[in-house]
Amino acid sequence: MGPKRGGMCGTPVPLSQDENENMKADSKPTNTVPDYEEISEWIEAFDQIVAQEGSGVACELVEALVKRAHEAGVDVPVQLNTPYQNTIPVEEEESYPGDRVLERRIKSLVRWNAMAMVHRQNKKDPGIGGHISTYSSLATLLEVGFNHFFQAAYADQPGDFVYLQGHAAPGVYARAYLVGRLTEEHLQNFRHELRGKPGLSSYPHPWLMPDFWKFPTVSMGLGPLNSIYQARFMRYLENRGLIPHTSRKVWAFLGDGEMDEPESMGSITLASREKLDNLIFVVNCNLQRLDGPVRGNGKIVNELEAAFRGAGWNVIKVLWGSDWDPLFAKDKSGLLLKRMGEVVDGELQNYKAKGGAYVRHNFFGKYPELLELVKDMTDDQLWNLHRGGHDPQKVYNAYKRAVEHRGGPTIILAQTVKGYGLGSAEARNATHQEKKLSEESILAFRKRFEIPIPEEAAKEGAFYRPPDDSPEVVYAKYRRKAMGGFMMIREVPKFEFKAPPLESFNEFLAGSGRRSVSTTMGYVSMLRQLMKDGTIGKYIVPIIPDEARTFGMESIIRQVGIYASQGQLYNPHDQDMLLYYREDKAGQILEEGITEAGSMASMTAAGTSYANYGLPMIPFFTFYSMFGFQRVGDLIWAFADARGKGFICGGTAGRTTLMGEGLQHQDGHSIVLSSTVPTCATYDPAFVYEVAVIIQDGMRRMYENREDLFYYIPLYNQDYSMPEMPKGSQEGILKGIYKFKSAPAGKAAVQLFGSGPILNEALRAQQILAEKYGVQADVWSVTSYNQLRREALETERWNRLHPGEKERRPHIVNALDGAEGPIVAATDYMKIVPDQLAPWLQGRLTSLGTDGFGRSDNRDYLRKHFEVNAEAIATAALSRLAREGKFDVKKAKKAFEELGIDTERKDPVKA
Ligand SMILES: Cc1ncc(C[n+]2csc(CCOP(=O)(O)OP(=O)(O)O)c2C)c(N)n1
Ligand SMILES: [Mg+2]
Repeated sequence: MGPKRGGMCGTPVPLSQDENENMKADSKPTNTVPDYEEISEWIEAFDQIVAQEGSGVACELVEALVKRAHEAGVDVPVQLNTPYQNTIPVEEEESYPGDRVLERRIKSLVRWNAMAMVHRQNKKDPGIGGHISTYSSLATLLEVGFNHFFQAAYADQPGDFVYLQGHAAPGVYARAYLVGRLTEEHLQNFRHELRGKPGLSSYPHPWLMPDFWKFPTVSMGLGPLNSIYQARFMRYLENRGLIPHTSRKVWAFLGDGEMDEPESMGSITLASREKLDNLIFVVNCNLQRLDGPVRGNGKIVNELEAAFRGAGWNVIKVLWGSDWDPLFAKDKSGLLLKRMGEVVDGELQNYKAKGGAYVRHNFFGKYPELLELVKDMTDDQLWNLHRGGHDPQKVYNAYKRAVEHRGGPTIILAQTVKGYGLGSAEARNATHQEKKLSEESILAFRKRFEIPIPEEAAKEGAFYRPPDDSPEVVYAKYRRKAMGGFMMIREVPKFEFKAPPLESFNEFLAGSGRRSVSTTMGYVSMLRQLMKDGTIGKYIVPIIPDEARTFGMESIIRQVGIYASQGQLYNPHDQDMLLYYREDKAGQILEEGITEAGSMASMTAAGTSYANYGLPMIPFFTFYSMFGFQRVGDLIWAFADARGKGFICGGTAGRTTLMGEGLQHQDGHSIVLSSTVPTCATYDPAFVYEVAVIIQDGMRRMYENREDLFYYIPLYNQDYSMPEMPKGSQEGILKGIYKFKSAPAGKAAVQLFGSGPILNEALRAQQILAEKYGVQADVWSVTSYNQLRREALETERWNRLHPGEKERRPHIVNALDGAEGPIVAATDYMKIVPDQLAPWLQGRLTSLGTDGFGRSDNRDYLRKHFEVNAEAIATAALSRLAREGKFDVKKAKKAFEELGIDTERKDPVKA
C-alpha cells in the first residue's frame, strides 16, 4: 500500500509548508499519484459483492460510500456519464420475437422505395429536394417500432402517438406503400402536390395530408417540445377523468442535431417532474447534422446522457450491435471500452466513411492488445461491425425496457450511421444534401439490399412492391394487425358540440353601466361563466404562462384549480383568503410557469384534442401580447398546420394602452404577425360585447361547424364604461366593421375608424371636430381589418377570374356605402393594420398607428407621442379636409397649435 494520501478523490491530509504554498500559487488541488494496487483491491472486493449479492446491494454500497464521502468533506465529482457501451447488458437481453429474416426483407424494400422516391423525383425535376440519408439511419429504429411497439388506435382509444423526424418522411411513405395504404401514384408524386393527382407532402403536414399526418414536426425542436406537452396533456385528461388511464405512449423520434434547438431540451425537467412514463424519446444519434458532425470534437451521446440523467430521465444507450458482443466478451482488459470512450464523434464518423483498413489502423491500432483482438477479422468485417441503432435485437430490448419503465420518461440514445447503405454517400458530411445517388451507388444499394429489379430500372429509381400475397406484404400487414392497425393515420373522431347561444352571454352584451372595466376583465368573467356551463364547461382549458394575476384571473384559479398531477402537497400561505392559490389533481387550468413556448405546446395538445382524443377541448391561451407571436411564432405556425382550434388571447395589448412598461413590453404589432397565419382569425375588439360575440361565434365555427381555424384576440387593460351592444351590430362585429356612433348633427364629412381602446379616442375626436371646428364625423368600430381584407381579397380574386360577370363588391365597400369624406383610422397597432384596406378606400385613408419603439410613460403621453390620441385624429381629419379644399387651410394649421401638436417634432417611428 502506498502513502495514505490521495486516491481518486484526494483524502484530505495536512499539507507541508511547501505544498501549502504551491496550493496558493494556482489554487488548484495537487493530484498525487493514485495507488493502483489499492484501487484494484477495492474493485475486486466490489466485484465480489456484485457477483455474490447482486447489483441492488452493490448500488446501495456505492450510495453509502458516496454519502460517507460527502460527510467526510470529500469533493466527490458528479458523474452523470456511464461507460460508452449499451445500457442493457447482453445477458439481460431478451430474444427477438419477430421473424428477423422477413423483417430485414421488409426493411430493405422500404429503404429502397424511400430512396427511389427522392432519387427519381430529383432526376425528373432537378432541385425538387428530399432527403435520403436521414431515413437510412432511422430505418431499423422505425421498423422495430412498426412491427412490435407502435400501438394503433383500438376501440375508443387513440393508440400511441408517434412524432417523426420530419425529413425521414419518405421512409414512412414507403412503408405505407408496402402495406397498401399508398399507391405507386402517390410515390411518383412525392413533392408534386399540385398536379391534380394525389401527391405526397415533403414533410409531415396535417394541413396537406389530413388523413395521414397528425403532428407537424419538421421545424427542428418543435417535435420534442410538443411531444412532452402532449404526454403531459394526456395525463391531464386522464386525471380530470375525461379519458381513461391507459398505458399508451408518446414516441418522439428526434435528430441528434435537432437536440441543439433550445426548444428540444428546454422542457425536459417538466417531463421528469410530471413522471411522464408515457413518453419515450428516441434520438437518432447518427452523429451528423446538415453541415457536418454534431459534436466532432466530443460525444453527443455523452452530452445528452448527462443532461437527461441529470434531469431525471431513464436513459438507455444503444450504441453497439450484437456483432460487437463477442469482442467485448474477449476483451478482458477493458481496453475496448476505454477506446470507445476516448474516440470523438468526428473520428467515429471517419470509421464509416473511410472503410475497414482505416478502422483497424486508427481505432484498434491505438493499442496492440486491440489489434490482436481483431486479428482474425477482415477489413470488411471491421467496417461492417454494426452500430446499435441498426441492430433490431438491441433496439427491441431498448424499446421493451422503455415501454415497461415506470415513474418517468425514457430517452433512448441510439447510435446510427447517417446515409447507412448509401455507398459513397455513407457518413459523408455532404450526405444530408444528397438527393440522387450515382449509378454505382444505386446498383450497390440494389445489391446490398437484394432488390429484385433490373439494373436499368434501378438506375431510374423504379419502385418495387412485391405482390399482396408475398411473405413480406403478408407479414408486414399481419404485424400491424397485431398492433391494432395501421399507423400514421389521422382520423377525426365524431364528437358532439353545441355552442352556447349568444343569449347566454347577455350579461356581457348589456354593458357595464357606470362601472369602468377593461376588455380583459370582461373576458375573464366570460371564461368563468363558460367553465360553469354544465355541458361545455369541462372542455375549457385555460392556459397561462405565469400571468394570471396580471390579467386578474385569480378568481379562476380558485374556481377550477390549477392542474397539479400530485395534488397540493402543502397548505398555501393564502389558504384563508377567498382567492387562494389552489392546486388540484383534477385542476382545469394549465399554469405553465414562465414558458410561452411550453404554453403554446399545451395549446397545441389541447387545440388538436378534438382530432387526437375525440374531445372538443377549447383552449384559451392568454399570454402577454408582446411575448406571443414574436416569441413563439413558429410554434403557432405549426399549430395552424396541425389544424389547431381555440383562442389565443394577447393580454396587456396595445403599444399605448399598456402603461409604463416601455420598449420590450408594449406590443404594437402582434396583430400584424397573427395576420400572416392563414387559419388565424384576428380581431381587435374595443368593447366587452364585441369580445362576447367573437368568442361565441368562434366556438360555433370551430367546434360546431368544424371549421379549421383559431382566433387571436388582443385584450387590453384600460378601464372604461362598456356600452350596451348596439342593435344589429352582431354581423358587423364578425365581419369586421360597423358604425358605432353617427355624427352628432347631420351628415358626416369625415369617417373615423377606431379599434380597441383607441376607439375612445376616435369618439373624443368626433366631439372635438363637431364642437370646435363644426365638422361632422361618423365613428366606426373596426373589429377586424384582417377579416375585412381577407373577404375583400377573395371577392377581388373572383372578379379577376370572372371578367365577364357582374362585379362583386367587397364587404368593406358595401359597409361604407354612402359614408363620405376622408377616412382617418386610428389603432394601437401599426399603421399597416388599417392600411390593409387601402386598395378598397379610393385613396381616402389616413392611418394613425403606433409604429416605432414603445416608451415608459402613461397613456396620455404615449398616445400623444405616437399620434393616436383624439387630438391627433381630429387634426389628421382637418388636415385631410384642408388638402381636399373642404376646410380652411389656415384654420387647419391653427388647429394643430390649439390641440397642442408640435408639427416639427421627430417622427415617433424613428424616435
Ligand atoms: C428550425 C429548423 N432549422 C433548420 C432546419 C433545416 N434542417 C433540416 S434537417 C437539418 C439537419 C438535421 O440534423 P439532425 O437533427 O441530426 O437529423 P439527421 O438528419 O442527422 O437525422 C436541418 C438543419 C429545419 N428543418 N428546422
Ligand atoms: Mg443527426
